Amino acid sequence: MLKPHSKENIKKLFDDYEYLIGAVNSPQDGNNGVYERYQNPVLTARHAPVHWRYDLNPDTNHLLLERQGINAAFNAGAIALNDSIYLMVRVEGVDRKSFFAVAESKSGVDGFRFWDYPVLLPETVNPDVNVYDMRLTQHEDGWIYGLFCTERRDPNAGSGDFSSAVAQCGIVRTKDLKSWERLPDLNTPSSQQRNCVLHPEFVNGKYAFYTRPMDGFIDTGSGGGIGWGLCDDITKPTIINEIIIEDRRYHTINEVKNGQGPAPIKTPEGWLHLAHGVRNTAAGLRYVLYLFMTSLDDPAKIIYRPAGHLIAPQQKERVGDVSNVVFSNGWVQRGNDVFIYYASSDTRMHVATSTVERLVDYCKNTPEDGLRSGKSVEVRHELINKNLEWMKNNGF
Ligand code: M1P
Repeated sequence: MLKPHSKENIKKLFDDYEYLIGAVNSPQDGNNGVYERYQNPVLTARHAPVHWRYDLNPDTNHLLLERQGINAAFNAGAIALNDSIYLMVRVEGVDRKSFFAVAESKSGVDGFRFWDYPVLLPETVNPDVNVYDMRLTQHEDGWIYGLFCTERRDPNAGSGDFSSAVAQCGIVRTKDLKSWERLPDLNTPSSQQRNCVLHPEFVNGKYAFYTRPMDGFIDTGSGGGIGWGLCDDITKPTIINEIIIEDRRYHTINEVKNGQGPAPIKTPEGWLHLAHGVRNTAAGLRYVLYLFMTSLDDPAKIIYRPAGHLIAPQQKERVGDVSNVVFSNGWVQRGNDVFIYYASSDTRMHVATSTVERLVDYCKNTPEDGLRSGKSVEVRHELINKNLEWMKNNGF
């Protein structure tokens, strides 16, 4: 029997870790043509490096106990730089605090390895209590911006109320993902904000933001929807006019809430957007991902709105700390390929791969939501009629 702290036991920790990182990831069978899901998650809590979790010195940890555990690795921003794909991961310690850490891979579907240190995020004078869900935007002004949710206790909460919180949009910028400059939090007409994203180009010479105004910390209340606003100076970020460009609608996938995912991808036919939509069920909230497109002339104007979800939680993805959730705040375009990074059930990260061509085709040719069952059956009848005709003429 090995002693708890021995070279062999430490070597086993590192060997197990390398085995996990080295696992090859392949597409699952039975994909739908729109995208490919993969067999393994790309990141989990177990991908957190050994030296983040253990004290390896026998003088201070002779039992080789894990000292600072990691609970989850999820909701990652994403960016492609040089030959690598970088994920800005929301890592959650067992103490329930989230922080950001960069993980890097060449292939984008496997081999993601965290850098040695998580990000030391500069704080404002009113320090963040929790930070999460960073969206990375390579802006045409030359900076890479990270917009994230900064959460603090509600200053108006009663003395026994330890759950009321205020969510706002924090902003940092960098040129290398290593040194970060903190800018003031985004100032908007809404008392709460989550899921804010910077558009990659200037619009009418201004910085353009997607927002998600809310009345409360969890409930969007009477508001919600994906908002839009412009600001002159990102070092004093204020949106005066916030409009809703993608509203919630009754009996759809986003009737309770929605939010912009990552920054949109520019295609010859419009801006391609990934978003999450939330509906209520007897089993609680269900989060799915959906696509829409906006005009190149006006990124706030929707031109294609396919009905329903693109990705919904499946099989093991359905279970985790917050079950029945898929959420995405990162995707990457590499040539014509698109890597969609999504988290399942607030626990782990996955990838789905597609192409710009397939996603644009999906947006243009998937019927819009008719908002009632009768309309849904009508469009399905049209498809069936066309297909039966085609099958008859082609010997099927
Ligand atoms: O738990 C599901 C998600 O809930 C929030 O998203 P939204 O603000 O749209 O409800 C976020 O806290 C997100 O991190 C989380 O994954």
